[in-house]
Amino acid sequence: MRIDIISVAPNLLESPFNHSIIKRAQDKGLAEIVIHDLRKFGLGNYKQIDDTQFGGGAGMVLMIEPISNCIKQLLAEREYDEVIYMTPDAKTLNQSTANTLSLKENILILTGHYKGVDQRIRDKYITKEISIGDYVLTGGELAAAVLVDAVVRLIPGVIGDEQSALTDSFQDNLLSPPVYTRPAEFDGMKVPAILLSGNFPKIDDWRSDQAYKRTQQIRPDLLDD
Ligand code: 6GU
Repeated sequence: MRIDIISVAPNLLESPFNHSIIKRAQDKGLAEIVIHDLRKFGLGNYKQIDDTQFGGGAGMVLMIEPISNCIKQLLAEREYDEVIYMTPDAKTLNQSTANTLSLKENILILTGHYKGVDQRIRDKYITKEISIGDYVLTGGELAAAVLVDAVVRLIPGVIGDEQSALTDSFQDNLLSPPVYTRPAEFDGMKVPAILLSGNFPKIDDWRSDQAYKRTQQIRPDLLDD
């Protein structure tokens, strides 16, 4: 999978992708992540990328021309399965969206800043808008990093133990059951006996039951459908 990200703060995006599983995915050639600095497409001597809004109001808007020029240059090189705009005024990211995106070949992500981008960019180029939750960040970069992490780890071959992505929280709309490792007893606290029993069908049942109970207690909304 190739992921291009257009950003006004590219330095915010370098570190999150250079560690652990996401770095290994790139080293293995399973994911290629390329960051594009919108400032390079800025207008005039000052490389202007934002301006005040028509109709008045506080906050700057990212201008249509630099973004349009950047997107056109990228579209000349490859087709994108999705052109995604990261913005708080969108549907929130969930595991189902991450699963779908992990199967795509090329995706382009545009990250907003300030009051966002000129609406005409959204109307013309954006095929999907994604928020990562009901709160406001200073820019879309951290949200894009969250999206890329959630998607790249699902690309086949990225996580060594295939089973582990399949049994994540949310993969079947349930939270994960509790997990334990050695020692079996610490400061008088014991690991549930069922997990030491070796009875794997029973262990599966216990885990499903725990996952359901945990979901009912913490996120009953997930059980609604
Ligand atoms: Cl995608 N961007 C910003 N700026 N804030 C957010 C967000 C995105 N998702 C949640 N909050």
